[in-house]
Parts: sequence; structure tokens; C-alpha cells
Amino acid sequence: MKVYNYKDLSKSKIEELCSRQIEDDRAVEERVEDIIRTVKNEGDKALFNFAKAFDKVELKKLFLDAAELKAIASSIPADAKKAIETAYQNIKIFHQAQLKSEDKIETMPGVICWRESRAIEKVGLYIPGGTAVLPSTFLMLATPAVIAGCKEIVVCSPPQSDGKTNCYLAYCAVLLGIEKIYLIGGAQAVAAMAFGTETVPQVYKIFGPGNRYVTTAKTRIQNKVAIDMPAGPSEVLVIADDTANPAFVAADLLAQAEHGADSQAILVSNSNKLIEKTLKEIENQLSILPRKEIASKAIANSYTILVENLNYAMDFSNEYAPEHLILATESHQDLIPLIINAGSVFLGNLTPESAGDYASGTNHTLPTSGFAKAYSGVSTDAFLKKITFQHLSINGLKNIGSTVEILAGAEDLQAHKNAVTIRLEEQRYKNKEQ
Ligand code: HSO
Ligand code: ZN
Repeated sequence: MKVYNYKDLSKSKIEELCSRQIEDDRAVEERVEDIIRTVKNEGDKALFNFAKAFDKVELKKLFLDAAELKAIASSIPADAKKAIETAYQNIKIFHQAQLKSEDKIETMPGVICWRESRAIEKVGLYIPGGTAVLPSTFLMLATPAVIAGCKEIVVCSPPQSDGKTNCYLAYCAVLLGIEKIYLIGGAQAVAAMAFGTETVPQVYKIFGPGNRYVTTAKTRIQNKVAIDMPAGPSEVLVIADDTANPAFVAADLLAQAEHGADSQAILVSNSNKLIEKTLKEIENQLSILPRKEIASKAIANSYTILVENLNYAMDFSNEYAPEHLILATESHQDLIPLIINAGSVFLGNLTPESAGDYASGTNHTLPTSGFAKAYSGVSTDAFLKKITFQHLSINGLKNIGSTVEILAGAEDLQAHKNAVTIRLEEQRYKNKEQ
């Protein structure tokens, strides 16, 4: 892990450190475009063929139904069942609290405006499978979808080699009342949910992480359906001072690094001693990780920055806009107001990112690649649309009328002006009659 001194970094070097070098891969793009076209043209037939080609399984049907899911879920170990239930409970409580109704606002006498939420009727959730099966992602996406009241929740996850799904995902489905898991992975799953096939319902918004094929497919279908956010490799930035425990910091950096060789784990500290000790700890802990090959590649792509004080650390962090920000500092409360760009923040020495990844209640589907500058993570809101309403009383019409007439006149939109004038005149006529 390279160590930089913040005061020696030029503006362009900082920019370079903050850029996530994700090259466009023309080969992946072409493959994905071809997959999307094939699913669009051939529907289910394409999905069976892709399962054979990519997942190496000959499927008899494209989904598992409620009874099959229940049977698979029954083999879940008791401790895993309990852990999923606890995580679900916390995620549910936190996301339920996000359902808030707004007040009606009288902007001027007789003019009342308000917003109401309505669930997106049909949503698609992609749950990765293959080497990384993520029941936690199932909980993170399906829980807010259910809470928001989405009528149709289509869940796609690649099949295992036995043509099924694993017991953890099956149990999540049972717990959430999801009656089908479509055994479709990769770009073909995204295409199926975007365009619909004989079996897979078309949805209005697609959520979920995935490999390059999945994320490329999500960007390609955006002219047809909405997506949660553009996705890139996962990342963490830890700001630590002398009070941090180097072993804890190293563990957090490695937890990120084991996600993928392209993950980034960045340490920013005002303490040289902490940096040195953490680098040693990384070496020790890394050597015994089952995923050490992956994690060491990610660590090699990552770096450390020594800053003079924590204000500079915050400046760098805001420029980097990390998906996860860990404040392992004594003054974490004082730093909160300085945070401008971050997906999710973990405060203090006893708050590992893993808590949020699995079970504390916050969502782990978060903006990466600097998108935390403009995007929020997934929440109950992501499954809702806000519809505005307004009502004008006669008094309201009289109060607002001339403003609208004048502005419509200024824009040369006579019909807009008339829509007000015609009503005001009818009122004047009525008044005269009385
Ligand atoms: N850190 C990942 C989420 C995750 N971690 C799932 C473990 N499982 C992105 O926030
Ligand atoms: Zn994680």
C-alpha cells in the first residue's frame, strides 16, 4: 500500500487518486448488447440457452415457486436462520421509519399544495450468485420494497449448478413473503426484467449490484426502465487518528479488500505511527484470510495518506466521495458537520462497516465511484414516487390568478393564460348575477 503525504500532493495528483480507473471494456459492452438483443428477440428461449452457456445448468423452468423455496429453506442451519431474522428485523425497523407523510402547505390563501408517496408498482431485484451469493443484498433490497408496498417484486438470481438457489436466499424469500425466485443471472436477468419475457414480468425499476456484465446491462437499459444507481467496485475510506486501534483499522480495510481485486481500501490519518502499525497489521491479518489472493490485489491498488490534521482528511474524503466512510477518531462527532460526500458513515472505534453491511439496519446498497457526490444509497424512498397535489379555492384562484396570467403572457402562451382568465370571468359573472 503506497503512502502519500497530503501536503506534497498536487491538485492533479489528488484528482488522480480520487478517480476510480474503470476502463471501458468494449468487449464486455458488445457482449452485453448482444445478450440484451437476444433476450428481447427470443424471450424465455434465450434465458434457457444462457443458463446452459453461462451457468452450466439445463433448467426445466425459469423459477422456483413458493413451495420449492420453502423446501430449500428448510435446510438452513439454525444459527443462520436466527441471524437472518435479526438482520431483517433491524433493516425493517430502520426502513419503516423512513415512511413519513408530509403536511399540506398553504402557499398563499386558498392555494394548497402537498406531496403523497406511491409505491413503484413493479420492481426488479438482482441478487448476485455464483461465487458471491449475497443473502444480505436480498434483505437490503426486498425489505424496503415490501415496506414501500411494491405490488410486484421480481427477484432474479443465477442458478447454482443443481438448478436451484441456496438455502439462505430461499429463506430470505420465505421471510419476506416473496413467492418466486427467477433463476436468471448476469446481463440476461437485467434484460429480462427490462423488457419482459413469456415468464419474467417487465418491471419499472431495477435494483442491485452485480459483476461488470450486470452493471453494464443496467446502464444500457436506462432508456427503458429506471435503475437504482450506476454501480462500480466497492470501496471504503477510513479516517483514523492516534486513538484508533490499528488492528481494527486493518480489519476494516481488509473487509473491503476481500470483496474484489478492484475494491479500494483507503486510510487517511494524521498519525504516522498509526499508519505504520496498521500496515503491519494488514500484512498479518491478510496472510490468514481465505480470500487473501483477492484481498492482496485490492490492497496493492489502495493507498494511505498522511495529513497534518483531520480537516485535511475530511477535505480529501469529500473529494473522494467514498461509498463507506469510517471515522475511527476521538472527535468523530465534531467531524460529522464537515462530511459533504459519502454513502454511509461509521462512527467510532467500535463501529465496523460489516455491521452496516449485514445487520445494523442501514442499507448496504450505496453509491460507489464518486457517485456519492450526487446519489443517495437505496432506502424506502427509492421504491416510492412522490406525487404532488394542489387545490385552489375560489379565493386561491383570485389570489394567484393575475400572477399566472402575467407569466403566461410573458411566455406568449395564450392558452395557459386563458385557463385562468376563463375561470376568473365565470366567477365575476356569477357574482354579478347574485
Ligand atoms: N460492502 C458491500 C455489501 C456487502 N458486504 C454484502 C458483505 N456482503 C457493499 O456495501
Ligand atoms: Zn462488505
